[in-house]
Amino acid sequence: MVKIKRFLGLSLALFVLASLIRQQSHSAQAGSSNTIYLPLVTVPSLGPNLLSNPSFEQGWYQLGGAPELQIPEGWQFTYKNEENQLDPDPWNKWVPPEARVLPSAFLPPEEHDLFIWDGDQTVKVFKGSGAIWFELTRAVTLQPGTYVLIINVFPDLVVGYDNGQKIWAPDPLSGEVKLIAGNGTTGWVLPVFGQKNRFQTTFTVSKTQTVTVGAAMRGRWAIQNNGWFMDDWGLYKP
Ligand SMILES: [Ca+2]
Repeated sequence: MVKIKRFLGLSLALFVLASLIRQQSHSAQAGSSNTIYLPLVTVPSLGPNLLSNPSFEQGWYQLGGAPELQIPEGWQFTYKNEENQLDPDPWNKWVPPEARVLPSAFLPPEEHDLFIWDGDQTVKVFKGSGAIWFELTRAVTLQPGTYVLIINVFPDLVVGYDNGQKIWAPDPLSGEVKLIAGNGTTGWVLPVFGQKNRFQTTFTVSKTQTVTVGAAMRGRWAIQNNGWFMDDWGLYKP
């Protein structure tokens, strides 16, 4: 008798399970044929962004009064203007870059999503036919703890055009990025050209202090367009 009850109970459970599966597959068919059910994954929150003007949505100032150097408010900008030790050829010497804080109205519509990843403005640092090395940083006072710095950058490194299409620099050494973040400062890393790259580094602060955070970028060859777009940076204390 007990065995029969167990058998009936098991059958009922299997029947309910089969009905549920059938129902789910029906609802999947009822929707788009592309519907995919993914497991629910909880991503830990990074908390609030501790950077001021992290998305370069505020105004800008002219560095040293130079109209070609528009630097986002609150950020510091430095660059090399000297012999290029990475390449002794005189045409590859480091030259002053140009910098712009660009609202969407200053970019063609097809470039909005390509270069603006948050808000309405992005930063572009560039030089035509010139090797450049620059840093965009800001000082932040931080309490003891562990922090994460996130840098988004699009290396627009072009050596020519083919029917109006950009030919990305073929030499991987044409563009390098270094994250600057206290004891989390990285070495030079190689980004992928012609697309948005997201880099992050973790660093610790043992006592309350002012830390310089940001990134350096360099393009060691005087290629046709040595361009870098930057937007949507972040500093977090997860
Ligand atoms: Ca922005």
